[in-house]
Amino acid sequence: MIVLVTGSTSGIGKATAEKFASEGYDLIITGRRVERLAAVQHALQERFKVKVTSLCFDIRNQPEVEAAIASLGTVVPNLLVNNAGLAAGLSPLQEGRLDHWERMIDTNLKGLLYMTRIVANKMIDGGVRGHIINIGSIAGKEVYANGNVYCATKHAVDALTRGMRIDLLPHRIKVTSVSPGMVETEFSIVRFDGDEARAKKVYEGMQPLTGEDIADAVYWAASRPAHVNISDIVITPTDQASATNVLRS
Ligand code: NDP
Ligand code: 8X3
Repeated sequence: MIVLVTGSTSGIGKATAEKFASEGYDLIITGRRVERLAAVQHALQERFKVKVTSLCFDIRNQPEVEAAIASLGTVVPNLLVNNAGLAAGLSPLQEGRLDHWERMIDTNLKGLLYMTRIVANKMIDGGVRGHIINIGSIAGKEVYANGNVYCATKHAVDALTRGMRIDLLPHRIKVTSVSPGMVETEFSIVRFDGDEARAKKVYEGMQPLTGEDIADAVYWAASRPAHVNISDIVITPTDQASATNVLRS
């Protein structure tokens, strides 16, 4: 069994790669930060004695996606975890930055589509009854103030998950989404363009989820019997009841 996790250089993707490696799966890990990718690859191989292939590319760049997956040759992933993604900015729509919008749409939406198309075709051509797990968000279920474009991309991931499940049915490829609430990763640092103090405040006085919590859910969904498909898992911290209802001490 081979698991391909996009965005495995930090946060949820890194924890997911670790979880599957700890269960003995071979991995294909991806990201843009080449040194981080090499460090994750080395650590997983040393610790868990599994085979780890790393592919360094920008998921927004379709020719790069194609070349990276072509480099796998006849290797077909059994599971694709579409995790790479980000939020950029938190502003009213009328004040939104175009470069933030482009980054979110190109990564969360177009990047996920590029990956899914090429890997799904590999599964189909290889006769693999595969599984695709999309990392959505509570922002794909609700809309909150200033979340506009990020929420739109995650609502699109929600719609695509449901569409993929229908289109891939004839090939018996399972499709699942895991939709987290607040998880403390590099997510908020990226959202606020590197402002670590502002990022820290997001989780002040409450206990957020960890990447490992989400990795557990991904692993659980992936390890159900062949005849069981998990459609969607929404997972929040106990301190969070909705996108905007958060209990802080
Ligand atoms: P991190 O910032 O910690 O990780 C994001 C990962 O995505 C990194 O490995 C990064 O790798 C990769 N990535 C980002 N842009 C690109 C790109 N253009 N090409 C290739 N890889 C890219 O955040 P999280 O782990 O929190 O985020 C993972 C997913 O979880 C995202 O889809 C996010 O929307 C979702 N999510 C996060 C929540 C949270 O509260 N943290 C809640 C709900 C959903 P690199 O920079 O090396 O390219
Ligand atoms: C990340 C969770 O609430 O910041 O998708 O949108 S939230």
